[in-house]
Amino acid sequence: MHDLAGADPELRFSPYCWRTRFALAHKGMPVETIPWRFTDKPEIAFSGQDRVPVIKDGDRVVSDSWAIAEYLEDQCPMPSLFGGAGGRAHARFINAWADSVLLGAIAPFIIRDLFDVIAEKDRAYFRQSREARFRRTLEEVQEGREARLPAFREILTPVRLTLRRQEWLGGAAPSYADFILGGTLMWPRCASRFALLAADDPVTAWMERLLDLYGGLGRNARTA
Ligand SMILES: N[C@@H](CCC(=O)N[C@@H](CS)C(=O)NCC(=O)O)C(=O)O
Repeated sequence: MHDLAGADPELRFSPYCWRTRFALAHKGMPVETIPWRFTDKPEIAFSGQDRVPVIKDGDRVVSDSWAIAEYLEDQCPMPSLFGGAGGRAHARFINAWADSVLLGAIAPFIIRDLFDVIAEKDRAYFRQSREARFRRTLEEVQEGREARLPAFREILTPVRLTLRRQEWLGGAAPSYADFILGGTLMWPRCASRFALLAADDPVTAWMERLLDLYGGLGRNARTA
């Protein structure tokens, strides 16, 4: 699996790659990860696109974290990531929510911190492409983040309400929905020291449980 890495090759912070790492661990599938940098596009050209995660399983190549989750589930149905067709359909909604709402809400809190941890060779590309997207400098985007925290935390209200009734988004056991949210939250956890979640937030308690799964896969991950 090609996995986004920082200047430190052990620092893995991609919200999409983490979804795949948790999914593979859930399936009990061993994986060799290859550190990849934003400007290493030629190294994944074999996948026909330019983003990670990309997995190679024998001679099968799959890119896109959602497509990889479906591939893993179809190849190896148990233990299940989705818990059936209904669970797969609902997880698709969580994936769309994480990509369209959550990632965009987190980015302004950590975008300048990301610049500090990425490989030197990626910095010009990262600054230019992200500043074009935000139409502001990385510094301007991240500025004043403490004041923006309450509004950010509101976004997670549906998660809190759900966790009042069940231990995991998947119900009694974690499912791919948990890995989508948890993978997304590994992004700020690994790339930044800024605490997005309050210590007494039920989402923090849920994340702590997730970090301990699979021998502490998330807990033991390198952080900035
Ligand atoms: N929809 C894709 C998105 C993958 C993606 O955007 N990956 C980022 C790393 S977090 C990437 O490769 N970015 C390359 C770039 O920005 O040039 C997925 O779910 O895997």
